[in-house]
Amino acid sequence: MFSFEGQDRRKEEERVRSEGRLPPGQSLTLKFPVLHYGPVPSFNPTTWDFRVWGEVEEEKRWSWAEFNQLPRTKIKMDIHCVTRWSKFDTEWEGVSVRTLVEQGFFKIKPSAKYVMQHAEYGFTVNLPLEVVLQDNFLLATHFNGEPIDADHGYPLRGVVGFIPGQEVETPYLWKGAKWLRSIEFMPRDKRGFWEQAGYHNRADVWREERFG
Ligand SMILES: Nc1nc2c(c(=O)[nH]1)N[C@H]1C(S)=C(S)[C@@H](COP(=O)(O)O)O[C@H]1N2
Ligand SMILES: [Mo]
Repeated sequence: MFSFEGQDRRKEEERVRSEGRLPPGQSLTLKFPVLHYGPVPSFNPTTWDFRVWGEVEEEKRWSWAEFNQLPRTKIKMDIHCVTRWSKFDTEWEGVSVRTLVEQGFFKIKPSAKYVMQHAEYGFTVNLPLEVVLQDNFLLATHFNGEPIDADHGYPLRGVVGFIPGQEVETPYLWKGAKWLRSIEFMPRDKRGFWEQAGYHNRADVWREERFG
């Protein structure tokens, strides 16, 4: 169907395709679809906390006020959903796990090899430690300059995407948990919610690893 939005969309899609930024089987969207299992949780800033636990020298717990004092990072990424939409040049702001480690906010034990994100209502998603320590993984509070809205994970979500020009592994967007409450460092891999449901464990967008 002809529409101005359709024209813009196709023009943009051609641009990112020519730049080598459109992974196989994906198409560009100018919208930001919402996808998750279950209800959207409410946020209580007086009881909310964020914890780092498992294979770490000392477990950490930050209140919402404390979490907002941590060093902050901004990144621009292309995000790719397994349901075949991609959104380009999205801007995220929040806390980088690698920065926390480099600045001594906590210490990872050598035995840690994988990370589980734990979100509200028991939702989980797993990633290798090295991916969580990459520049393209962020504990994000802001999207395009505004606090992330409730549907997309307010107040905190994991987010992972592609940074043009960077040679790092890029998983599909489901590898970032919305409404994130803790990260667990693990010696062995465990499958998260969607991985147990048949999604691919590694989920590399360039290899089109959608289902296991
Ligand atoms: N807590 C939680 N986070 C989640 C999910 C979920 O079901 N629960 N689904 C994942 C999936 S399958 C996708 S595609 C992305 C979608 O993020 P969006 O709604 O911001 O587009 O969130 C991921 N994070
Ligand atoms: Mo998804």
